[in-house]
Amino acid sequence: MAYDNILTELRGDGPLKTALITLHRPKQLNALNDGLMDDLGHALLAFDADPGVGCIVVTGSEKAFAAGADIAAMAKYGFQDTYGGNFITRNWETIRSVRKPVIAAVAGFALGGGCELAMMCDFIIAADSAKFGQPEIKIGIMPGAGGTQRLPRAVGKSKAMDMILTARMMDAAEAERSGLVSRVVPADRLIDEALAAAAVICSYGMPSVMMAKECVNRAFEGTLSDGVAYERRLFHAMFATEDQKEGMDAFLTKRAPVFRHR
Ligand code: CO8
Repeated sequence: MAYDNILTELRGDGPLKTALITLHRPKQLNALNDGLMDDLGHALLAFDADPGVGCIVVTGSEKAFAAGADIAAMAKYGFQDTYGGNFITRNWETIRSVRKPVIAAVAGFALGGGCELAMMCDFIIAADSAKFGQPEIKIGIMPGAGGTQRLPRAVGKSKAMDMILTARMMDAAEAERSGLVSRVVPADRLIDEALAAAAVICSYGMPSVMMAKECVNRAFEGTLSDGVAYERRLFHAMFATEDQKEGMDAFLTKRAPVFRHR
């Protein structure tokens, strides 16, 4: 399907493909508006439901992953436009409901809502050109799509306060050092590296990939005891899958596994 604000394609040679979603509002540095978020939400759900897709990569341009929510679109909003209209959040939640892994491949600016979008992905691979920030305070607001909650969980209270209250940007090296991103790669290798990570994930059995994602996300909700109990139940459930039999038999008979994703 063709979209106005994103580009989509399937990549990879294996039985399971990677869906590559490129945010595409180049003139506005991929500023996030309702149209873009509707397109992104629609594409994410379609790829999540596609049995031929094992992983999703979300990326932007060389200059900007996304420079935040569209300031021109929201400048004249009043309280009732944002609260009554459930401003942006109605689409923002979509990415959280995706059950397959979503990797953010970030080059250039990931600011405000752009940084929040990257943090809603399962992990972030950054180009050495990446710059992360929550500069909302400079325009008289504050983060509104989870930034005040996810940034401290990722980098700790002190650095999150520093970034949100001073609006300073974090470069890729600092982002990796602080745990915001999982790895930093040369800018011209970003998409290849993200697709390579996605291909590795696609080579594993989908039930274990999806259950592992579900369990890690659980670590950010509730208590440790609840999380460990939740993990234990899904771990037990894995022994009902064909992929568990195949994976262990392949190891013991010294051959490559052929996962059937069931
Ligand atoms: N919204 C709209 N347009 C933008 C945005 C944006 N966030 N960012 C850049 N643009 C536009 C510029 O207006 C400019 O357009 P034009 O060419 O027509 O003048 C074009 O993109 C290029 O931008 P610049 O000329 O400014 O490029 P520079 O390289 O000089 O600077 C920066 C790049 C540093 C990224 C700069 O553009 C900037 O500071 N942008 C704003 C960053 C920002 O403040 N982001 C936070 C926005 S608020 C937010 O995200 C709140 C999220 C809440 C989520 C929703 C809650 C419900």
